[in-house]
Amino acid sequence: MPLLTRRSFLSATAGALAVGRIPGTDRLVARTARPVPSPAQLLWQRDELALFLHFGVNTFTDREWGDGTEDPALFAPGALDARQWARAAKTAGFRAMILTAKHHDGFCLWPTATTEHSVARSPWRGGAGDVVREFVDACHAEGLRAGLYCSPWDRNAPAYGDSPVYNELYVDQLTELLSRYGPIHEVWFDGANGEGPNGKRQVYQWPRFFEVVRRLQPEAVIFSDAGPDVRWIGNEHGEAGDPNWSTMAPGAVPYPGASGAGIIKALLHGDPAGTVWRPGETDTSIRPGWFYHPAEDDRVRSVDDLVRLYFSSVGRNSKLLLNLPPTRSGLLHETDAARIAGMRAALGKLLGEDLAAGCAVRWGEAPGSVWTAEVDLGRSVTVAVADLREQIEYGQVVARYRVEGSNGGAWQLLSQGTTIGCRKLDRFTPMPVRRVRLRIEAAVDTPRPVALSLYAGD
Ligand code: FUL
Repeated sequence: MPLLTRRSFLSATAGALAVGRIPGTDRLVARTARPVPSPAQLLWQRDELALFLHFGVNTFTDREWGDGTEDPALFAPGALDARQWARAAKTAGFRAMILTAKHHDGFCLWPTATTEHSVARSPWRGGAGDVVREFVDACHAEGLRAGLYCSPWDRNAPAYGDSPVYNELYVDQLTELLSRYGPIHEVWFDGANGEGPNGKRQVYQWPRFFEVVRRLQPEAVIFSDAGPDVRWIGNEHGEAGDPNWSTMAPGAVPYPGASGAGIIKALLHGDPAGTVWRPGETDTSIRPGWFYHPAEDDRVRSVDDLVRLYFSSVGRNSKLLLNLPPTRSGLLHETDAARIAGMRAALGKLLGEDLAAGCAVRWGEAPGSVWTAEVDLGRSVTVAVADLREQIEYGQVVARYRVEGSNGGAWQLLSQGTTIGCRKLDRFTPMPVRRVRLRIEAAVDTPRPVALSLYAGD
């Protein structure tokens, strides 16, 4: 779909599917039908922050990818306390947590009937423990949404590579995880795919896996490179694309783990002409590795870095899934917990007082451009951050904008960008202004009023 200016919009939408009102005016114009989020996708994105927890035998072997030969007796966290994870998350403003119920090594953190390679064969809680249960209960006790990651790639399962047999086993594992523990909000699939002991590559039955989730947890969002509800953002260093559309062509990434030219670009940027709503999730770790390694204790991201991360993920129409790996004792490391608390405090300071709160915003069309939102702050104040939000429950449409300020004289550029979506945060050189305006220069459909907040940024 070509980007629209106001003029081309009016001719391009002749014969379109619905009618809308140009906000702030009496004029009715055709509004094209665009993808919109489901209630679960809206909740998911508005949570903004989720904590990822990589925990399992790798925690005890100091590895990132176990090979499946690990002795379950290795799993012996002396002081595991999932409430400590949940409290740290909640205190830092996170609203959800996702646990690796099983990673590529195949060790199951719950007592499964599908394999003996689980916590039931470990000394932890005398073999009667269930990390998934403690995790989900802790989430719910602290008012957080719970998510699970059960790796399809399993380097322990003898049936891996014997495709129909392993698919059956994997469906049984999903069934246990999604029927025993109450509401699960996000089911996280990665596309890692190897060969089994028979030397054959496992062929996953993705549609069937997704159907199991839909049937057992209809309110859950399904994450993978290929969606269907949430897509991977295309890198693991914490940077959403710019632009970042929440819409996608359904077949742009044909299956989780697909590679090839164009896939990463599609994941990073989405597609303004896409026919499905599939927002991007930005996953990254607070340390170099996903699992806990003592040697990385002094390589934890700084508070400043975490704030930057928030701007390059949440502030670019994405959601941040930040990994904090529990240690061998089964607790979050105090440095990691302190850093996310520090991030929360820093963001509270940076985005604490909205200088535009309570000021009337004038929304309408302006000559030569498309739509504008203008606010008079009533006095001259220094601004350094603009916070923009589209009403994404009606879809995402803004393709290019500028934010300008005036302190009585000519309008000066404060920031400019491409997409806005759920939330766009721009930091710029602090500038004293009395009036601020947002100019939407290109959109793929009639924009609805965009919410505009302004902060002093210190
Ligand atoms: C990847 C895995 O291979 C990594 O170990 C990690 O779990 C990351 C989040 O996903 O696919």
